[in-house]
Amino acid sequence: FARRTLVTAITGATAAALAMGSLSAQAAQTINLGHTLSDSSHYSVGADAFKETLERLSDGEFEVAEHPSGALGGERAMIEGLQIGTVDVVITSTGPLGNFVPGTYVLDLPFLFKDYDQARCVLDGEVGQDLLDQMSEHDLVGLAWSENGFRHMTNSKRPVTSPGDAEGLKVRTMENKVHMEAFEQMGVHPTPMAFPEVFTALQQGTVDGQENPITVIVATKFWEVQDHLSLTGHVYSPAVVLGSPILLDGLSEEERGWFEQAAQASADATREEVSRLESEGVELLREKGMTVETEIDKAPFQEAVKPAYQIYTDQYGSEMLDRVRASD
Ligand code: EAX
Repeated sequence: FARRTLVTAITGATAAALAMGSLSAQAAQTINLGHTLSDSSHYSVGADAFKETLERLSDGEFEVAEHPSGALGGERAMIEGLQIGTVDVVITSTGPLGNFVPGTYVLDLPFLFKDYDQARCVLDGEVGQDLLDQMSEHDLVGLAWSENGFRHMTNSKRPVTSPGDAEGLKVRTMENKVHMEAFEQMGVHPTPMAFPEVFTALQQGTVDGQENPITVIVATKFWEVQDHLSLTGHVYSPAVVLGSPILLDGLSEEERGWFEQAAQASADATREEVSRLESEGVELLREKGMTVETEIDKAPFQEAVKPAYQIYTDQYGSEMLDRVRASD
């Protein structure tokens, strides 16, 4: 019922906007773009590039309003917003996306990609395009693959260099069942949570740790609430620029092309920022007082999470996994 009321209200507002538009044809259409990270993050660099590109290409027909820091809600809530048309564009990790587009779960398997080059190459190739195309079957428009980065573990209890050290820790994970399964296999207690709640949960000790790329740890100042960082690089975290079909399906081909170009410019800018922060960020975190474990033997971690692969293929088959691996 609540949703119907909301849709009715929005439809009314749109009608009013259209009526006004006919009076002043020059008024720019505002595009609301949301993401969960701070305005100093790699997502904000991407959001700025999206804004600059779309406003330039459309010669002012569209104007982009950026909403960083989870102002429009967590990633799952924003994806729902795209489906019902309350949000126009979202930059999100694939964390909660599998709940909507199960095909993307393959990308969240731990230790799937060996480095940034391989991950970017897969996302820019056929596998990435197929997954973007699949999104339209789930009331979403996949505009471009962007990037969050390789995820590393932090916690407030002890330095972690082996799965044994991590055992028993309560760790916030994304709302992603492939991740949760993998952490359970590692002996960690996974606690799924939307990103905007994570800082407070760490501060209050609801959870002992979390895992995120260096970029996110820096942009969120997690050093204030976490003492230990381990460069586990246990999973590559893709990000994607998503659009609302309610907006995009109503546009001309030319206009839609501007959105696609803006999304690509956003992804390129974000990837560049991820690469830059990957090394500089670790230095900064050390200066802020975190202990940093750099020499992590990944083999025991890989061994520990192996059952997660079996569970994934039992449910979704091995075709996508084989295609990703063939790209190595
Ligand atoms: O997309 O939820 C997370 O940990 C994500 O890495 C973050 O929101 C960026």
